[in-house]
Amino acid sequence: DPVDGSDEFDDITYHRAVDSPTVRIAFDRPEKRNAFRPGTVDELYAALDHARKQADVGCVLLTGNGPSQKDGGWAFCSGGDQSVRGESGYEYREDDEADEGDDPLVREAKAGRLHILEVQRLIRFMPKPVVAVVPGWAVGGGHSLHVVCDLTLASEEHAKFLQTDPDVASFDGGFGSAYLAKQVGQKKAREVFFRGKTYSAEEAVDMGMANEAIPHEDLETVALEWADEMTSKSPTAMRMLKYAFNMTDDGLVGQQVFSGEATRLAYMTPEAREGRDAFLEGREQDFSGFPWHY
Ligand code: 2NE
Repeated sequence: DPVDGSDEFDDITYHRAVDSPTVRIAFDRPEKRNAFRPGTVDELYAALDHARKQADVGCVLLTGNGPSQKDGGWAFCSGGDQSVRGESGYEYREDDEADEGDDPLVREAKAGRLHILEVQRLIRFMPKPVVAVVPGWAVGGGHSLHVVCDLTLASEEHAKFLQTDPDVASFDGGFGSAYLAKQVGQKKAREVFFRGKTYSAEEAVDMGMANEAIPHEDLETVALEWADEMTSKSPTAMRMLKYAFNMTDDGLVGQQVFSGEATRLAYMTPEAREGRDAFLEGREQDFSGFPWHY
């Protein structure tokens, strides 16, 4: 399990904010504008899943470490690492000693796959807000990640939003495009993908895909303030709201996720206990004492 400040990760960092039920997860490849390779994505999944399972964590800040030592550039994430993109997909890692002992079949199964859509689904379906904190470039698959997060806070000076997918013969035909269209409208979303223009933080806010542009030096402080506000609220209300917001766009899966939570709440009632107890006691259930609410 990742723990606070864990050194188990190569490509990301994981921190628990001091005195706060908030976790900060960051891409940590600033020299590559925080591009992700398959190993990065698997680490990200493990970290997010860890945060999902902590009963005392209510919010995740997803960001990118920086600046680059080489040129001072900032990035949230620049998507798939093109330098490890082979003929049939992405190489797992160029130099991962930890994987040397892997069974060849395991290595083959790992190769070529970026489990980034699994990460997108985890962000979408985890029952707590995930905030994209964008200190610089959000590009390609990195752009899609900010789109799928519940909220986006962007550095006023350095955040830049850009979709390069079709430039590199890639296409996020799922959340990265469809949810973007829900956020900014069909015409604008098509412009983002079809033109590949770079948008500033202010433009991203104006078009409805970011919540606020924040002076760079205050970005993480403000993100923590937003997280503190959100984590001070009722955990049940927050998860029901997230799933309610998701539901209309998520079809039957959205209904299933929302309904799972509704069932969990219903199970806590005396009415549900009567159903269980009647079965266990081998008698007819008696719901006569429970009103048909109106
Ligand atoms: C991100 C962007 C716009 C930044 O431009 P700039 O001018 O600020 O920096 P520069 O010099 O381009 O980049 C700095 C260093 O980072 C590397 C560059 O190669 C460069 O390395 P050095 O020359 O210093 O050694 N770098 C940046 N992005 C990288 C990347 N994605 N992969 C590997 N190295 C990268 C500009 O760099 C840019 O346009 N980057 C490419 C963005 C991109 O096309 N991403 C992939 C989209 S497709 C995708 O994300 C995807 C997928 O294919 C499949 C599944 C899921 C997602």
